[in-house]
Amino acid sequence: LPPAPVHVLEAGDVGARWPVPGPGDDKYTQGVVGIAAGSATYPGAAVLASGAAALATSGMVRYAGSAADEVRAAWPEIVATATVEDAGRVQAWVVGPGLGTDDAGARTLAHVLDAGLPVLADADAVTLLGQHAELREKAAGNPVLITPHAGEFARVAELTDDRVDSARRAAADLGVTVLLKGNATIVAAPDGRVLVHPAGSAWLATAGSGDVLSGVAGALLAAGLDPWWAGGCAAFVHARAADIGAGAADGPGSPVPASSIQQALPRAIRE
Ligand code: NPW
Ligand code: AMP
Ligand code: MG
Repeated sequence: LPPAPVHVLEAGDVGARWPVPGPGDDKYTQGVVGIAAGSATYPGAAVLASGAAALATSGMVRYAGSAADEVRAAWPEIVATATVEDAGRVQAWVVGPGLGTDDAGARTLAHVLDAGLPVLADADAVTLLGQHAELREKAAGNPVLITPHAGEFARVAELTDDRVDSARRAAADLGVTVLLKGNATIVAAPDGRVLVHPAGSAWLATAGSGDVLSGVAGALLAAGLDPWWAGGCAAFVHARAADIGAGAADGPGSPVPASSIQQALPRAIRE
C-alpha cells in the first residue's frame, strides 16, 4: 500500500459532522437504524447497542432479535420485532453485538448485507465474516464498517505491531472500512485513508462498552455519515462519554459500567 496521511481526530471534526435536526426534519429524515443483535446468552448487548443508538439519533431505532422483550422494557421508544425480516424499513443496520456465531447468526448477517444499506458489523458479525467467504464477498465494496477488537480483528486479517498498517491492509483486502479498537482507535477506509483517535479513555476497557460504540456508529450511518466519519465520530464521543461517566474530568475517576457510558452519551454529544 502507498503511504497515506493519518488524520488525528479533533473535537471540531466531530462537531462539524454530528447530525442536528432542522425545522424541516422528521424522524425518517433523521435516520432509522436497525439493530440486529443479542441472543439468549447475550441479551444485554442488544440493550446496550439499541439504547446507545436511541441516545445518539433523533430519528428512530428498530430492534430485531431474540432480546425484543428486554429492549422494549429498557427503551419504550424502540420498535422491536423478533426477526430482521419483520423489522420494516431502516436506513442502516448494526449487526453482531451478542448475536452468536451459529447458523441463525450467519443468516441474519447475510440478510442484513443483502439489503445493500450501510452496515456496522461488530463482535460476532466480525467473527462470522472471518468464518464465511460468502459473507465477506457480500460485504466487499459496500458501505460496511467493521469494529473489531484485537481478538476479532485477528479472525479476519493479520494483526502486526504496526496497527495502522494492519488496519489499512485489512480495509483494502476486505473492501470495507475497518475500525480497530484499542487505546488508540484506528479507522481505515478501503482507499487507504486513516483516522486515528490516539488516546481514548482507558475506562472503556470494560464489558459491553463496544456494544455501546456499535449503536452510536450505527445511528451516524443511518443519519448519512460515511463509514469512515461515522466510525471516527462515534469513537470520539464514546471515549468522552466514558471519561464523563467515570468522573475522570474532575479527578482520578472511578470504574464506569457500560450502561453508565451509555447514559453519559448525551453529555458527550452536547460537548
Ligand atoms: P485471548 O484471551 O487473548 O486468547 P470473543 P468478546 C481475544 C458480547 N458481549 N478484547 C481474547 O483471547 C459481544 O458483543 C455481551 C477482548 C478473548 O478471549 C460478543 O457478541 C455482553 N478480547 C460476545 O459477547 C457484554 C480480546 O478474543 C477473545 C482482545 C463475545 O465478545 C460483553 C474474546 O473474543 C460483550 O460485549 C481484546 N482487546 N484481544 C452482554 N452483557 O450481553 C484479544 N482478544 O469471545 O469473540 O469476544 O468481546 O468476549
Ligand atoms: P469491546 O472489546 O468490543 O467491548 O470494545 C471495547 C471498547 O473500549 C472499544 O471502543 C475500545 O477502543 C475501547 N478500549 C478498550 N481498551 C481500551 C484502553 N485500554 N484504552 C482506551 N480504550 C479502550
Ligand atoms: Mg465487543
